[in-house]
Amino acid sequence: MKNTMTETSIRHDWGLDEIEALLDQPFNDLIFKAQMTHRAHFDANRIQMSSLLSIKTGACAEDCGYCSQSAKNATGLEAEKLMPLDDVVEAAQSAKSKGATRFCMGAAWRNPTDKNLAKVIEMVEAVHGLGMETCLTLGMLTQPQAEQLREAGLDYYNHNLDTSPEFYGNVITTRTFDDRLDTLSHVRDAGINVCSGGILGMGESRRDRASMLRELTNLPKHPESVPINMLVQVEGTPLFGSDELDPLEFVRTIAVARILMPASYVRLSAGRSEMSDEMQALCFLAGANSIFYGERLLTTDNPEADKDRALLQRLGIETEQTVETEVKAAKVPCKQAQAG
Ligand code: SAM
Ligand code: DTB
Ligand code: SF4
Repeated sequence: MKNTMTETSIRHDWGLDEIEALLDQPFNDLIFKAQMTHRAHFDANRIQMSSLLSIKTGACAEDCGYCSQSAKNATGLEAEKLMPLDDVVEAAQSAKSKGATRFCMGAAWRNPTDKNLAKVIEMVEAVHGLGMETCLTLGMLTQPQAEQLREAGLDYYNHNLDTSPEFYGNVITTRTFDDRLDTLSHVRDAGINVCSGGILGMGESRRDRASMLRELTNLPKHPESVPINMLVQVEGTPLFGSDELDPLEFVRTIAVARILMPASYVRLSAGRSEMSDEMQALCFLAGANSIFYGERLLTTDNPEADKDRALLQRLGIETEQTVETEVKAAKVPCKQAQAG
C-alpha cells in the first residue's frame, strides 16, 4: 500500500493539477484515502455541531449571485434590523440546550460599522458567558476590528472564499477575491480561528472546485474550519435555476478537502435539507465532521433537529459535547504515523 503519510501531512504547496488529479481518481480510491486521512487526525465517529442565527437580515449592499439577502436580488425576503441582545442570548441558550457547542451569528453586511461592531461585541461576550464557543460572519473586517473581536473573546470568524478566483467574477462583482483574502489575513493575524470554505453547484467546473480548494489549503495556515456549502437555490437570485451538481461530485469535493486539510474540521454546511440521508452518510465517510444544527440556517431551512439526531443515531455518530473535547479531538496523534 502507498505511504499514507502522503495524505496526512500538512502541506501548503499544492498544485492545481495535483488537486484535480485527486478529484479525478476512482470514487472508491478517493473515499478510502479520505477516510484514512480522517482517522489519522480525528475520531471518525464524532462530529461537531454549530448553530446559526441571523442577527441582521436582508437589505445587503453586495451583489452575491446566490444570496437571498442581497438588496439587488428580488427574493421577497423581509429585511430586519440588528437583533436586540436579549433575543440573541435566548437563541443561544436554546441552541445550547439542544446540544450545539458553537453559536454562529451572521449579519447581512458588506462590513460592520464600528458602531454596529460594538453591539455585536456585547453579543459575543454574552454567548461566551454561556460557555459556548462563538463564531461570527459579518463580511469584511479591518485589522483593528479583528483585534477588537479577539479581545472580546471571539473564537471563530467565518468568511468564505465562495469559489475559485477564476469563477469568482461570475458570482460577485461588488468585492474582489483579494478583499476576501485580506479579511482572512486580518482574522488570522488577530489570533482568531479561521472558518473559510465555499459553495458548490453554482455552475463552476471541477477545475474551479480544485482551484478554490488550492486557495484554502495554500493559505499560510489551514482554516481550522472549512464549510462546504451546496448552493441553496433561492428564487429571485441570479443563480436560481443553475444546473444541479451531481451529488457524488459534492462528496468527492468533501473528500479532497479532507485530504488537503487533514487536521481541519470540514463542515457539511448549507444544502442538507435537499440531501438524502445516504448522501450525508457518504459525506461523513468522505471526512466531513461538522454540521450546522437547528431547523434554520440564516434565511433558509436546515433539517429539523430531531431528524438529524435520528440520522446520527442510525450512523452511530456521536457529537462533541464540550469545547474541551473538541480541542482534545483535534490533537489525537497520527495513528498511521504510530502504526508505521
Ligand atoms: N454577509 C457576510 C458575508 O457575505 O461574508 C456574512 C453572511 S453570508 C450569508 C455567509 C456565507 O453563506 C456566504 O459567503 C456563502 O458562502 C454562504 N451562503 C449564502 N447564501 C447561500 C446559499 N443560497 N447557498 C449556499 N451558501 C450560501
Ligand atoms: C457558511 O459557510 N454557511 C452558512 C454560514 N457559513 C454562515 C450560511 C449558509 C447560508 C445558506 C443560505 C441562507 O440560509 O440564507
Ligand atoms: Fe450580503 Fe453576505 Fe449575502 Fe453577499 S453573502 S449578499 S455579503 S449577506
